[in-house]
Amino acid sequence: PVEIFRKDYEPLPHLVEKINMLFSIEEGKTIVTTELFIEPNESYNGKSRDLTLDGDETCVKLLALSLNGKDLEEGTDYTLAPGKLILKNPPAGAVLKTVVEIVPEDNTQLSGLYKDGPMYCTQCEAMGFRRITYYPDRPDNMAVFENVRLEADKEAYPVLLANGNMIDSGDLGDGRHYATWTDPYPKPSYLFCCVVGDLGKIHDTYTTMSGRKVDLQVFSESHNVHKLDYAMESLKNSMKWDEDRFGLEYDLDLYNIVAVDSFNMGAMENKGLNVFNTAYVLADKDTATDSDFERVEGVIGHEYFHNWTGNRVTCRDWFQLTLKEGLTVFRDQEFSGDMNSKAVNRIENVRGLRAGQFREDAGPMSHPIRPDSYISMDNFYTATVYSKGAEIIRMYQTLLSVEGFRKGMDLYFERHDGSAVTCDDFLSAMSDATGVDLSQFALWYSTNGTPVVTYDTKYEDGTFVLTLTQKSNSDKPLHIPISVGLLNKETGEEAVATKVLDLKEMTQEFKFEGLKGDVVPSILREFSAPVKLLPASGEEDEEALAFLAARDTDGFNKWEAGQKLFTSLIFQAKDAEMTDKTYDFAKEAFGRTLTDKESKDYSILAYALILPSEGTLGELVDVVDPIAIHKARGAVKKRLAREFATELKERYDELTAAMEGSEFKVDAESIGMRRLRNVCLEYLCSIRETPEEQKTAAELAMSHFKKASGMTDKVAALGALASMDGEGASARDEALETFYKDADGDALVLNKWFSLQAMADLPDILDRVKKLKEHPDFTLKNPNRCRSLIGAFAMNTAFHEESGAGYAFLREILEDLDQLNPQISSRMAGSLIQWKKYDEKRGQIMKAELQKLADMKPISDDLFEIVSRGLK
Ligand code: DPP
Ligand code: ZN
Repeated sequence: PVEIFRKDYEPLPHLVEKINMLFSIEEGKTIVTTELFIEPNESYNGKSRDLTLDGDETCVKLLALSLNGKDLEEGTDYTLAPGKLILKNPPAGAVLKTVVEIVPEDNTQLSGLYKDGPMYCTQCEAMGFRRITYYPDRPDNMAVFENVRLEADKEAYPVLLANGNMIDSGDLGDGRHYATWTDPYPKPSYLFCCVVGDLGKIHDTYTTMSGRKVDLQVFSESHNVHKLDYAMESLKNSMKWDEDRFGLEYDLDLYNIVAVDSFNMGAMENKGLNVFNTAYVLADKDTATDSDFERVEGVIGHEYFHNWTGNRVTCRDWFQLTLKEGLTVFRDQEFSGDMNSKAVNRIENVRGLRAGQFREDAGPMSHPIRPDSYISMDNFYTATVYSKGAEIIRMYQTLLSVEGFRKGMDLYFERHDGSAVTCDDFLSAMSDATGVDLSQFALWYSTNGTPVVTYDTKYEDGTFVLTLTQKSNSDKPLHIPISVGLLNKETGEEAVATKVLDLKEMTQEFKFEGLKGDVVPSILREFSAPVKLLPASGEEDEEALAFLAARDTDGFNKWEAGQKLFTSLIFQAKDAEMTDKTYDFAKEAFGRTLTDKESKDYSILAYALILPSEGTLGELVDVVDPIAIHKARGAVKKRLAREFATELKERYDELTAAMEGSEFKVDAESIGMRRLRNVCLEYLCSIRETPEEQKTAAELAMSHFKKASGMTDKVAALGALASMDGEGASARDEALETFYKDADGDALVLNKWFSLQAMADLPDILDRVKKLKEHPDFTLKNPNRCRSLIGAFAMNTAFHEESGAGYAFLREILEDLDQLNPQISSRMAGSLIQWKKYDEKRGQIMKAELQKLADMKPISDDLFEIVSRGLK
């Protein structure tokens, strides 16, 4: 395996400026013929005159090669090396013709052209195009794909799609047909796409702000066409939102989306032809949960927004990935916030960041949002590049204001439309457009790890002094925006409204004068920077937390204060016993939320009742004992459930009554009501010590299951039932069976059936998972299915069961999976590389399993990179 470094970037000596392609697809064999129009690259100033084309020879068989009509000789005119074809000194205006053979039917890596059910489709990011043909497969070669012609059997594959617009189609005789597509916008090869299949579709139109009519089509296998409406609605909303917020308009006459069952990632923003994992595009009330709906909206938006941030302006090299991903995640978060609730959205995103990115950044895969090296780029589609990247973009907006940020975006497009650029170019545009010096802010791009900010406070005679101190992996201080508001301690009124403090020194004092009395500070409002905020004393002021949990005017910090109280309580439960003082504060916050009848913000209430996740809790300690954390969290949950059993049931019944008879809707209020009711259900079902209680819990969950108005309630009920034992066991088995039958083979519903069982809290969970692995519906070949069982199990506390059997089980699976699909095997190995975070005994077993993987032959570059980083 070869490590590639960011500092070694060099422009290409020649560029392919235009390309024509012909795909002749037959069962078991596809012939790809290309013509590359090559010109010298003016910005190249190195010595080489040769042109290197990337090609994966394990996938692509070269059949013919000619230059300007003349056949080329290996050795004289070109050389072949692993992964490369080096063409000697092509003249200006050269036309290189290649003919290769590929076998999409055998492509289990799902990178390049592959077959999935009734369709052929492509996935080229990051480096899949070289598995289709020989080409300079890097983002700084932007070419016009002028003619892409697809030929296939007409009856089996009636739909022929590629990027851009269709310019010709017809019959070929012999039962075959063709279509030719053209894309006027130059693009890198990772944005190429074609789809050939037997598909159904829905159609709609959108009129852009300048009055152009765009055809919108969403395709899927015919039996899923009725689940495409929400995606279409979300697409139209995205198009409108980008016009309103950023003045960005769609640029082609056609926008196609295709849903594919087997897909490594969530979705792919190919120009004019997005390909989506079915899990992020199909949704109806009977098969998708509210969270699924939210994700569909978010991902549809995300891929659409890439048309400008990613496609029109792309990355110079893959180290710049966050240039398009961080920015586009930020854009999709803003979109979702505007479509639903900003505060709910912020809470959900920060929960995700803490459980995923903070964890990644504290382990062996820690890297800056702009990494310095990689072996396999696929391993760097990470929470850090995406979610922390989005936080960095959010900080620009916090520092520059919404208007300033917009000016920066406008200048970015003015300067760079149609080119492949770097993160530095983005920063310069932001800085030049606003006149703000961002040189210190640039450190965020090169600093890994989660910075810690500690605070100290002092109040005297109307003056409040806040001292902030930062610590990070950078020797120089980072520029960190800290949003702060002050609340009067007596009245609870806002004494100082939210203000952004520029923390630019290692330690800095901020003075607030002229106050009418002592205050409680609300720091890091809206989570204004991706840092850990801690009191300098090391001790949380629980009284202040209780105060903020009750009165903070910042929705995010109000939630955060409650979470901190719960966190203290859970750690007390883990180490010894809950203290009355902390318990009373937590109880008060819990009770107030539960009985809050004023607020219609049901989602906010629900999140305020949910305890911090085990992952988030694990991030707060140096050595993780997962079973102890699980037990402690469970103990707090049960205690609160018993304390508030009556109120929980009252609230549950009230919500049931309020929702009864009303039409099923997926709007913020309905989602919130279901969410809150399901949180009540979860607490109520946690009371199951005695056989009597087990019966009560099972009855409640079973009636919830049977009366479920849609998949959200069904999943909530089954989630509770799946962990039931004793008197609840028969209800559990009955519900699982019913759920399976009702699924009627629906792939996404079956994924839920697998994962709910894999996540259950039962003593014999590993045996159950092993049995499920042998289930006829299970396959390692479909990434969603694989994640739904194996990935879900790796999140279960039972994965960490003391004997290490869970770790060995995962390792065995990875051994098989790596032969099929390295992108997925390396992803899943992420659960083993965190061994240093665990107690000595567990850590050593995990490490030994990692070592076994490292010794495996052959091993993919993807898995090798993760495993060897893990062993370091
Ligand atoms: N670029 C895709 C995304 O939208 C992933 N390949 O995140
Ligand atoms: Zn993206």
